Order: sequence, then structure tokens, then C-alpha cells
Amino acid sequence: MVENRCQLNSSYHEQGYFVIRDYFNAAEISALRKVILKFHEAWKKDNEQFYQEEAFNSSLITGSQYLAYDDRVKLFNFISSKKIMNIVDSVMAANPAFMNTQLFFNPVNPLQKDFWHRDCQYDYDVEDQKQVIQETQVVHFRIPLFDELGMELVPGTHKRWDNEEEFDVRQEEKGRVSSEGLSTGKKIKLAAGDLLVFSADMIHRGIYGLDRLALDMLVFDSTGDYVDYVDDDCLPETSMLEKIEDPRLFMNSIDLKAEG
Ligand SMILES: O=C(O)CCC(=O)C(=O)O
Repeated sequence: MVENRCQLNSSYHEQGYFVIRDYFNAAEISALRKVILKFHEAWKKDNEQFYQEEAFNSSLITGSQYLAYDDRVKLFNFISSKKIMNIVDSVMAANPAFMNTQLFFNPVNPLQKDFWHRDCQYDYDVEDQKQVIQETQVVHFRIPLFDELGMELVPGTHKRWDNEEEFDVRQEEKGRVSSEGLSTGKKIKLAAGDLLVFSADMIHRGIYGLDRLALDMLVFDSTGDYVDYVDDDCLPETSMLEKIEDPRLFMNSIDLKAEG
């Protein structure tokens, strides 16, 4: 790896994101794609109307609803592989915990537009959002399975509040809409094999187009108050733990849940 941990840590803390090109090799991506496509096909069948009308993502990929035991073990081993844990450890000081996974794809309706947001805006009002971005954050690890147009991010907004343009567009104030362009946005094109790490609470949007299918894993610092977002069914079953080479990401979530 060209970048060392220290550089990754300072890029993340200064900008709110970093990208590592060609981090995964073709064999790793092809094995992951096989499992994810199984999930995606089963999920689409089961959510036909939602998929046709408005969906642009699914979640709970590691859960038991659509993937069988062995595929879930493969996925857990990918998520907590040495390669990924090296990066997780470079951005998170201590005890990173697994939150969830999401899968991003193109909406069926070609007129549906991508939109700016901070993840926290769906759970907090504006005053609380100002507070949340100063506190422990959730980190997205985005792994594109096909080449895609990528993400657009506003660097630095993991730590700073919106300027007027950003706020009006993101919150759809003063007649603005969240799909408009932002002069502060930075487009990050992504290819299969790249890894993009970014703060969930920075201003961002996915860019629809090409054959996008991207796996996002969400990780939080155990000191943050996020355990309620972890779904029990998405954690490894007890018998799976011994089949996972380094299960500490999941163990931290299991321990937090047990503490209640
Ligand atoms: O790719 C997308 O459509 C949106 C991605 C996103 O908002 C996220 O990962 O939080």
C-alpha cells in the first residue's frame, strides 16, 4: 500500500474521506460479486414493487433472509479481512464496531435523481445535526463491484456546518432541491477494486449511472451511541464466529448489545 496508516488517518480527519485505488484484486472482487449478486437477485424478487418504483439501495445484506449460511460466512470474512481491518484501524482509534451493510444500485426510473444529504439528517433536527457532526461518527467503507460514476462529496463537511448554498439545497429550503449541483462538491469516480472511505455525516450523494452496484459497510466507534442501529440478525451466529478469522469487529457489536 502506498499510503501509510498515518496518512490515511490525517486525510480522513482533515477531509472526511480518502480513496485507495485498486485496493482489491480481480479475484477478491469476483468472489464478493458472486455472493452479493445472489443477495441482490433474491432481494429484487422479494421487493419487486419497491424496486420498480423508487428503491436505490437495500440493506441488511449479512442477514439470514436472502443469503445461506456459507455465503454469510464468506461475507463476514470479507468484511473483517486483514485488508479491510487495516483500513478500519487507521481511521478508528479503538474498538471499531460493525453497524450494517447497504447495497447501492441505480433506480429503475431514469428520472429519479441523486440527492445531497448527511446521513444524520434522517434522525436529527437541524440543531442536533450541528452537534452530531462534532461528535463520534459513523464511517462508510464503499466497495464498488462494477465501475461507476462514484460519489460526490463536500470535503471538510464532516466537521463543519453547511454554508448557505449547501444548507438550502440539502434541506430543500428557499425553493432549492437536493438534486441541484453544489459549487463545493467534489466528484470521485470509482472503479471495481477501489475502496472509498468517508464520513456518513459529511454532505454527500451517490451518482447514478453505469452499472453501479456498490457494497457499503458501516462501522462506528464503540464509544458512540449507535448500538441500536445494529440488527441482531445481521451479526454472525455463534457457530459462525469460529469460522471468521478475525471476528473482533462483530464481537464489539455483540458485546455492546449484551451491555444493553
Ligand atoms: O450511492 C448512493 O446512492 C448514496 C450513498 C449514500 O448516501 C451513502 O452511502 O450514505
